[in-house]
Amino acid sequence: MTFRLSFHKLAATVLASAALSGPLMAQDNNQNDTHNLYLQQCAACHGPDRLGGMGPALLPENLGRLKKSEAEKVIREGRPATQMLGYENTLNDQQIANLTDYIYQPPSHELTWGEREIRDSRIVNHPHGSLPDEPVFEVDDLMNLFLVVEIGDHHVTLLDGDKMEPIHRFPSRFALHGGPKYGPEGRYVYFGSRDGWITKYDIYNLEVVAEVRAGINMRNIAVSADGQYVMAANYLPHTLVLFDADNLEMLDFIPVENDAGDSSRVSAVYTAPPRDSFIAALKDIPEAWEITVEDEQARVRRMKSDTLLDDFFFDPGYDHLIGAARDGKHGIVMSLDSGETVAELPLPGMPHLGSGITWEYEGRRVMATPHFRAGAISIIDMDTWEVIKTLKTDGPGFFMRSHENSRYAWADVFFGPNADKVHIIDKQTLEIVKTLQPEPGKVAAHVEFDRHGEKLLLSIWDDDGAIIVYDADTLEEEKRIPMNKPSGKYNVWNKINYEEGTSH
Ligand code: DHE
Repeated sequence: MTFRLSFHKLAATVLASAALSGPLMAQDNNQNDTHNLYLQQCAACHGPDRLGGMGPALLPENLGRLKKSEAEKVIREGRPATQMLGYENTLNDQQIANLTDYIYQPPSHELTWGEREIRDSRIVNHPHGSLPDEPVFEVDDLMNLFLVVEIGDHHVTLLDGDKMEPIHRFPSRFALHGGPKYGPEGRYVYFGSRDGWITKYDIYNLEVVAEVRAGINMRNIAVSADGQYVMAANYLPHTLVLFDADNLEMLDFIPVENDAGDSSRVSAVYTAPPRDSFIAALKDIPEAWEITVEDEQARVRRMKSDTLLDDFFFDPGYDHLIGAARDGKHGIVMSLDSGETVAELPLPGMPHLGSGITWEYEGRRVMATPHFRAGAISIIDMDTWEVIKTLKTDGPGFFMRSHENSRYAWADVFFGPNADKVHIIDKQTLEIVKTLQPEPGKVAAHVEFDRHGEKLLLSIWDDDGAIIVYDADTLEEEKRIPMNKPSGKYNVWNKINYEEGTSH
């Protein structure tokens, strides 16, 4: 089946009717010139349809996070450490401004990213099983490796978590987003990019083994607990796509629609190990889906919600989905067995539940979540679903982290004037016990512990940034490793064991 999508037909109609009147005809000619300029100067790397190629996709949805002025600067000056050269000596100011406008316009014709395009995009460098099984580097503990995503120049660093030293650094696809997902043995890892690329990487051989483009604008990926399947969740087109984890061959293509045929973006998809399933929530239709794989085909079980779901999270047994409502003012708890909403959570301030963590507190399990729009962390009893404490922070946060063996949880202040601060919370007193400001003026964010919970890494989120190694107990800084805008860090052991203090 081919899934076709129409990009803003209205805009295309406006452009067509523009050709009818004088001044607008000039505008239309101008657009044709710019289109031709794009084909001459940009299409070789970014694709004639702006869907991307060696360079990223240049469509409004994919550029949503880049300010127009920054895009213009990139066209003018180029992007360091990439193939993107500056055009200031080739194009004049008006041409650069026109090209910038052009890439932020929706395309005038339909774009397709269906089964054929996905199959055709697949690149297999090393068929599964063709590379040696012994690592090409020496470390004491393969389970204590970290991957660090450096979004500044689109690279990934492999780090020895015992010595806290980099082992290897390699280029990634443009704009990786979300956690890379490890297979259950910790040898293979799967990265997802915002442009829809899935990259399978063999950590032992330091090689990309296969890649496939699952969509035009992807949300995230999940790997099944048995390591057999990869599922991709897309914003554009409205699809979920199932792959064989060995060679990234597409197995199933699932248009995301309700019974009435309305389609929806997918908020995210996660694997639910005890259920042997994937769970996805839809952004534009009030439903969550449980997806199981039978005979390499996806079987969807729909669970209706009374609200649109954005970000979400699970209890450790995967009995409940805890979801943030898209209105940003509350959350819901859905039983994954019955599909019923069993509780409402009073969480004003847009909780970032994807960053939620849990721990044992006075004999019961609690969860904590930061908020995007409030300087607060909510701590919730997971039996009664009551908010037992709201901690006031120095500003809205993005990520939270802890480890079963650590007494502390770490929460960044990602937005506002205090974005260079990080709070440390005592998990037994539920109080902030220390606030660090490791590099005044630079965002400090996202923590990941080593497998033992003894050390942790914090990012200085800057092109001229670093990861800082802390002792998890004394909270003392041990060393800094320079990096180019390091974002997430991912410890092999913590991820494959679904450690309670880290994201899944
Ligand atoms: Fe993320 C994870 C959604 C903006 C960095 N982010 C995720 C996940 C989702 C999500 C659904 C979980 C995926 C997974 O790990 O499988 N992120 C969103 C948004 O909706 C939002 C707010 C807007 C958007 O543009 O998509 C958003 N995210 C950002 C950023 O601006 C960040 C800070 C920088 C960036 O790279 O874009 C950012 N998101 C991250 C990171 C993770 C992430 C580092 C993985 C966290 C982890 O520890 O697992």
